[in-house]
Amino acid sequence: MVLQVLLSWLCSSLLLPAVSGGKLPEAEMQMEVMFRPFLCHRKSKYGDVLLVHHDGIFENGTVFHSSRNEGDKQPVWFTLGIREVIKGWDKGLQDMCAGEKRKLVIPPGLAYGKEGKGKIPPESTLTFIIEVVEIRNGPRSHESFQEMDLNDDWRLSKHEVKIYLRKEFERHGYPPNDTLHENMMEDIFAKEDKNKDGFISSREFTYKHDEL
Ligand SMILES: [Ca+2]
Ligand SMILES: [Ca+2]
Repeated sequence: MVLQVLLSWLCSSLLLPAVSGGKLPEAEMQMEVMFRPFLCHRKSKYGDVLLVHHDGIFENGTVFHSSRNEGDKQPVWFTLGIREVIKGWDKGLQDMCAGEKRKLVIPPGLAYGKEGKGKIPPESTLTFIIEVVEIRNGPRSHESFQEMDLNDDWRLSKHEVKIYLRKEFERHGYPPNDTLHENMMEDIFAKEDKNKDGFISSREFTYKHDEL
């Protein structure tokens, strides 16, 4: 998890073009709540990291993907609202509780568009059954920022970022590695400190949710 979060932070700008489909007029997506747990401590929002199981189904009823039955059969993590996944997911998986299950019927304009992708043919309307297993604060969430901003001055110093990296490594059972943390921190500042003032402001830190 920690590496995935850190990688998605470091590589967030690289992930963006991966799922952009062709331009089509945006048909409406259908969303149905199939199950919602009685207890709901928090609801998913943009910037959260979600762990989900999902089945993908073509219009003719053929299942083209099932996370429970394929590969390592594990649910997958992704960050909501940053186009890491198709638009239909970003739009349709907000305000979900852990344990909630939804059915999304997603038109091609919010999925893989005119071109399709891999085994998804062009112009496909896709149905997904998606169950949220877990919701965590994303690396770009307001909560993460506050956690990292130790002196509450609304900006992250290099020192604060390094302390955060070390804590995250320790929390997930990796040995701290000062050289690695130093390099990661320099990478992060090179990309994120847009105005090069030596601090990452909250504005520089949080995701920009364009087009959503
Ligand atoms: Ca600070
Ligand atoms: Ca800055």
